[in-house]
Amino acid sequence: MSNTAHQYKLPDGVSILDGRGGLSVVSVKTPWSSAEVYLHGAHVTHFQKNGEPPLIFVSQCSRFAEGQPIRGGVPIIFPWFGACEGRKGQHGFARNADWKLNAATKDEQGRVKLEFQLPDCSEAEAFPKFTLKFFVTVGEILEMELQTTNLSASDNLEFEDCLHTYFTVGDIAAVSVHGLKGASYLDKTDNFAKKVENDDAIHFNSETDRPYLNTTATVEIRDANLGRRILVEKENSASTIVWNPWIAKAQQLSDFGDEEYKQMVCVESGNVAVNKLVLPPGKCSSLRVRLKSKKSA
Ligand code: TA6
Repeated sequence: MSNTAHQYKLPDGVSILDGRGGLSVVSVKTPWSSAEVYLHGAHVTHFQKNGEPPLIFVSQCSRFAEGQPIRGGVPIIFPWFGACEGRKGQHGFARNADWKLNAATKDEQGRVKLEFQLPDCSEAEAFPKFTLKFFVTVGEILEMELQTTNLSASDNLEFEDCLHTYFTVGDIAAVSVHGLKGASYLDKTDNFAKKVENDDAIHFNSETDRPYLNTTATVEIRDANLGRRILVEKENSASTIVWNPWIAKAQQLSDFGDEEYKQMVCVESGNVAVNKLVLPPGKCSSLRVRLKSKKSA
């Protein structure tokens, strides 16, 4: 048992276990669902409603190691999305850090709320002083909140943030994504060309990598194969990124199975590119995402 287990008073249904790669994982059981969050990256790797297939996808080939991002789940992307001029690594440093569990509580309905915090780290020294907290509420739905506070007395904190959620689907060929009609996006498979979504539904038949900008809409993932619809609701998020690596990119990713592109789709909620945030001194900003699923009629 990892030593973290002895640091917290945990409510019934919550335990801290040695997970994959020996990394500590918070395991949660509620009357409606189960979930898992690794302290590494405060990374949600599992959410499943009783009687339904898992909602969250994690690659069978994922690494679970210090300094390596977990492939799948809900990577916390902060303080930059994608590549960043003069900065090392893609998608910031929060997902590779070992977060602290500040608290685990249960409300009167039986929902479990976990609070994680990013400890001070060397990579953060290049930014004005900030705190980054991540709240996960497990119940009939999965609620996540990424809370950034600018502790500087004088400097704005400029950052991008994103909850980069990987969803389990039965067969990507039978999946459609709805809610983005009319939104402009950057087509990363076409040299970041700026385009507008003209269709009611996005279907997948090749690599798809699209940050949709200036959109606060709820997105619905319709999975005909699993017979379910997933709602991705969000607050304080102006960007939605839709990604499926498809065949060639899947083969290039060493921590992703060649055929796994068929069983996942990313619908990511955040503030990226022109939607990046500028947080004044002393202010706080929270990105919230709620994931709901229901059987298709
Ligand atoms: O959100 C889509 C994306 O930016 C893709 O371009 C792809 O790189 C994906 O993120 C995964 O990034 P990662 O660094 O986790 O391999």
